[in-house]
Amino acid sequence: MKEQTKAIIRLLQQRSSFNLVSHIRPDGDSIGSLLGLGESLFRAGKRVRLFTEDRVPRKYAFLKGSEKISSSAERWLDDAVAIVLDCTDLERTGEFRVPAARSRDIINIDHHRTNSYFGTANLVDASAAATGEIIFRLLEAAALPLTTSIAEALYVALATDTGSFKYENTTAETHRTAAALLESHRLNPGLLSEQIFDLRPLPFYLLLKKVLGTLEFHGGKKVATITASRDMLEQSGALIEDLDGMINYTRNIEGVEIGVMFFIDSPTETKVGFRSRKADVSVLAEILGGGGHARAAGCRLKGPFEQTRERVIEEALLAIAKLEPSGND
Ligand SMILES: [Mn+2]
Repeated sequence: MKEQTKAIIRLLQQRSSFNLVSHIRPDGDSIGSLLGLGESLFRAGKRVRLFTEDRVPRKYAFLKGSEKISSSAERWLDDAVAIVLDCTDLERTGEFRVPAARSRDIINIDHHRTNSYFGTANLVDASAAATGEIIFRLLEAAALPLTTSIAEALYVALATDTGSFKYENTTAETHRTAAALLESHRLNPGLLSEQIFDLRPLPFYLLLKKVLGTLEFHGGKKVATITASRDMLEQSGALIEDLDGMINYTRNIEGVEIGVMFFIDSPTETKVGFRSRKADVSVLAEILGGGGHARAAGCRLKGPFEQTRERVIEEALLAIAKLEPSGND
């Protein structure tokens, strides 16, 4: 076992109170990791508080203890160890960067390649498909409790960060971890998948209908765009979290190379998401002042929407032109 892991296990065993925090706009991995590690420490007799700046998305509300996740920094425990989950840097925690940075001990558990090792103890493994996968191994190594609800939370972390075990980050180890979790408490993967991937409230579908109604193609159907707005959310009764993943419809169209989703946040600001098949959209996003991964990136642009739209489509077409310098496939 690595020295850093041993040091973290010692902290978990010796200290009595912990503030666990994950990133803004929490996803399944952040919620599952918070709940999994949080309940395990609680069962081991520790004082534990769980935090994220934004509310828990509805689809994860069924997980036991999700109502205990707070966005109020007033609940932060003094003299506790801070455990930061699924964050490349402290900025990702939003307002919690302030109390977290003040903590004497900061445990950083993450799986992003770009992690800045901001902790006083760091457990970063870029080969792990999810932070939940690292936590499962940590619980085993530290002989910490694994109940049914902990196993469910960690399974959800794994299933969501791998897009239901479909993305490139899925490894044999991911499947072994999933199998160990399923076996530990006879979890029902069908029911869990239905909750996190399939069942959606009606407003989600009303919103989807509106957003897909804006589908457009450019550059010989190599670029597909969809557009959402605050008005559409309001008209359909949907929440901003209902937009998560909607961009994938663009990339999943046969022949489309770059998928773009616009979210008109205000008359003067638009959020832009990119997905791609071959193109490195992190470069495209960087040109526009944003960033991200090669196949999933984004940026935020000021100015009227029409202007933003034209600029983004122009840059996306240039990125495609660069992919095909010789005109051959
Ligand atoms: Mn993650």
